[in-house]
Amino acid sequence: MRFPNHFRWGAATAAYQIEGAVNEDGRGESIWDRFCVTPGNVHNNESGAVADDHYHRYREDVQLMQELGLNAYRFSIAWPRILPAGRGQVNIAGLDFYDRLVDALLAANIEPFVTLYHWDLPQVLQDEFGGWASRDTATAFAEYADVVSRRLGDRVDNWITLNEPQVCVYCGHEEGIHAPGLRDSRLAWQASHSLLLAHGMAVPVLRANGGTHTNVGITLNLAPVHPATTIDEDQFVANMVDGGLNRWYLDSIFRGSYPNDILNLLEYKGLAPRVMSGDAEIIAVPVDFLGINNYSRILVRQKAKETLGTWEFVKVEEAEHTMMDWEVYPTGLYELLVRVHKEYQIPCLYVTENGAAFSDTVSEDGRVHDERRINFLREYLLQAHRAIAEGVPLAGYFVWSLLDNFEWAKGYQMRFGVVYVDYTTQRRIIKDSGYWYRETIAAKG
Ligand code: IFM
Repeated sequence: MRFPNHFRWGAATAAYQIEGAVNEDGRGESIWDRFCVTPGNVHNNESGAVADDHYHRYREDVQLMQELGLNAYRFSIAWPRILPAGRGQVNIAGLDFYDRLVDALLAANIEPFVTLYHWDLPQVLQDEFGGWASRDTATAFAEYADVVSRRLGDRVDNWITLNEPQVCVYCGHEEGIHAPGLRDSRLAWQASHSLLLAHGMAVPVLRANGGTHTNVGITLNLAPVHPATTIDEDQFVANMVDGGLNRWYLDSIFRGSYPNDILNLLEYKGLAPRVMSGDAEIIAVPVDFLGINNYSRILVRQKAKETLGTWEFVKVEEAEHTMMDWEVYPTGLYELLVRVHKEYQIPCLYVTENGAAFSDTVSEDGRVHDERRINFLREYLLQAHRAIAEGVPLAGYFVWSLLDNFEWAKGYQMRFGVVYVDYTTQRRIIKDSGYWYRETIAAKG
């Protein structure tokens, strides 16, 4: 089972989850720094203050990538390191760090894929503008994209504007389980609009500051949404959940309008975002690729005896689940890739995240035997290959994650890495899945 010759074999990380050094070299405060200090927000009251200390150990980490044989690495830039006040004064030391990282990657023949926003908004923009509830934050994002791409655009060809705007909206503004910890549906839908605007405003900026090889895209968390039964009510809610999770983002970016059924529903509930004329065109600016993060599928049914449209998740008890309680459902990745390709005709797709959390431990032989992760990765990669074989333009796969790291509100208990991190010593140990991935990469499949 061979993958194409130029396939990108990568791993992904995000700044707040691995860097640490939150008070160094002029970095400003992010909404996650603030969120983590409120007791009860994060498992064991942990934070990304030290994380994997990648800020100081990036050279060692690039060596690990080389040892794994990666030819691509997806990381994110911490906006508060670059613009501690969100806008205006640039912190050169922050830019220098990413400059060194990019150079180290290129020297190791590893192609950088840079995400500009992976959830660590400068706190000052939350305080001043109300964060993503305001379109001023979108304007600030375009300025930030300009600053970063002016410095790195000569060496970075692949830019991802946002990571998983839907998670930022839902977990951060609706459920309040992520920073900034808000619970306000109206504001959440407004935030989704500002995030999409931010994306659309940044795309031309990134293009203008890059060379002819510049590729710009966005990463969405997508999942197949299945009805628990074939009854109409369950099918109705499955379509509705699909609309909020998948189509809201895909349609606005790739078709130039929000899906009508969801927009009508939001208008009916008084939750529709305020949109200005011209916004739809900004959001639908053509991109070069779509990054897809997929871990599982979603199974839903209408809540018993309640009005049409209320829904709940259904868990298939007999299925395998990872430590996140996410169902292992490899065919979902195939289903998603084929659907996105058929319905949206995007020129190039990447799986920008896929992986599994387990409670890995170091065995007496000093190794980490994570057989379940190997099985997970193998099964999902087989489905990715199946999609390619059917004509889906999938150009690469990034395992989540390179290293065990700070899993947001769930803290450090969730180990997603193909490399184990001992958080007391910061020692890294390549897990069996890392060695398996290395062999897979070397054999191109
Ligand atoms: O750790 C996260 C990542 O930051 C975004 N995508 C999902 C991962 C696992 O939850």
